[in-house]
Amino acid sequence: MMDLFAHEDFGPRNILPHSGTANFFGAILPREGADRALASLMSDIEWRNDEYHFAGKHIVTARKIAWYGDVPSQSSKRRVLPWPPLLLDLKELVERTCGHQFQSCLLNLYHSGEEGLGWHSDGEKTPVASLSLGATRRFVFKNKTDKETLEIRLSHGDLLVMEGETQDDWLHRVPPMKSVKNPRINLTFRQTA
Ligand SMILES: O=C(O)CCC(=O)C(=O)O
Repeated sequence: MMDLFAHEDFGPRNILPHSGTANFFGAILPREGADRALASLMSDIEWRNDEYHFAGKHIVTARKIAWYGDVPSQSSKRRVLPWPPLLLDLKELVERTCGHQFQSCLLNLYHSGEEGLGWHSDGEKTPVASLSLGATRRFVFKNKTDKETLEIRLSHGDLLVMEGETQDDWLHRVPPMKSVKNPRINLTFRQTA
């Protein structure tokens, strides 16, 4: 007989088959809270284009970014702004959910599915917690050694926490999805100041 009161495990699920941990928690914000956070971040964050050098060219992306953190800085390399109250609330929710503490946050704004982010791994070996708001987008991992790929769809309010060997052994990217017309904001909370 089915036990209606059986304990259900609502803990995270590691989506990587080996060499690293990418814990998927699903939506950690109720729909209304996620809607409110998305609208506030769209208008209140000091968004700037991302810029980098690739193959001798200076690239300015349509995707926008912003850094916030415990140690504000106006260095030409990276402008880090002090935490606004909403970002602190989101940071605390993420910290309570995954059990790690964070010192900074990189936000990415994809205005539509025309914009994405190419293959890369993050610089830090410490946990990186990724909170998604807005349009559902594909998030793809590729193993650096055997080239195995796997993907997950990240939706409004979802949390994914990458830790352990993940950045050493896997690349990740957000491919363009031309069918997506709505914006998405991703927040990656990090332990680097
Ligand atoms: O938008 C995302 O889900 C990924 C962001 C990312 O890879 C990064 O900030 O390094």
